[in-house]
Amino acid sequence: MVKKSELTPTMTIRGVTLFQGLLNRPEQVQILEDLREVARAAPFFRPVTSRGQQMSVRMTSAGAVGWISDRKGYRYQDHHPDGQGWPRIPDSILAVWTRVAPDAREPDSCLVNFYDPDARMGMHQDRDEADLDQPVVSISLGDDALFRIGNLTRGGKTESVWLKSGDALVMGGPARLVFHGIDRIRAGSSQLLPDGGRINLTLRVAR
Ligand code: MD6
Ligand code: FE
Repeated sequence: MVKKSELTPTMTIRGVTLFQGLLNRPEQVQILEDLREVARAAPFFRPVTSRGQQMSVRMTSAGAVGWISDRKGYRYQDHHPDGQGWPRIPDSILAVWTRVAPDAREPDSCLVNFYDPDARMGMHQDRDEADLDQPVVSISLGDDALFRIGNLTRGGKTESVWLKSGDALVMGGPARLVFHGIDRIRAGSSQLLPDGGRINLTLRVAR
């Protein structure tokens, strides 16, 4: 296999590679504009867990399948909870995948998470995808977020890093199944989103 030329990460923590400052302001603005179209076709919703707990993030998706959680549990499905199919993943977002994961298959799912200043994401693994040899790529937009990286099993020592608007990271290879989460959002740290908050995109090969 021919390896395409790869960007150099700015940092690697426990096998998770960070590309800090990857996206300049115009690139971030373009993605945000494209996300407005995504959210028009597939409005943000607040998922509940199978136990009926509301998650603090709001979500939507683009791609052939989207990740959802409801009283029946969590899964990838080919339509929004309102019934319509998901919109395509915008080219501006696919371009980031190609830059940081040039050898991976094309992603078929882009989860869009919106965090208001009080939202967080508990420690979890991304393991609902069929082919765990494919990486997950995440893009951060808007307010800074404290990202915690743990281990391949729950618990143990962790390391944290602030993710800023325009940062991307890749979770792949031996780090594909590390536990991770978002502890907190630094409200007002970015002017990118007109009403504040943070958007995280996670691109995946789900099927
Ligand atoms: C977030 N990110 O940054 C949450 N998952 O808001 C994730 O859960 C995540 O950043 C898999 C791979 C990269 C990630
Ligand atoms: Fe995750």
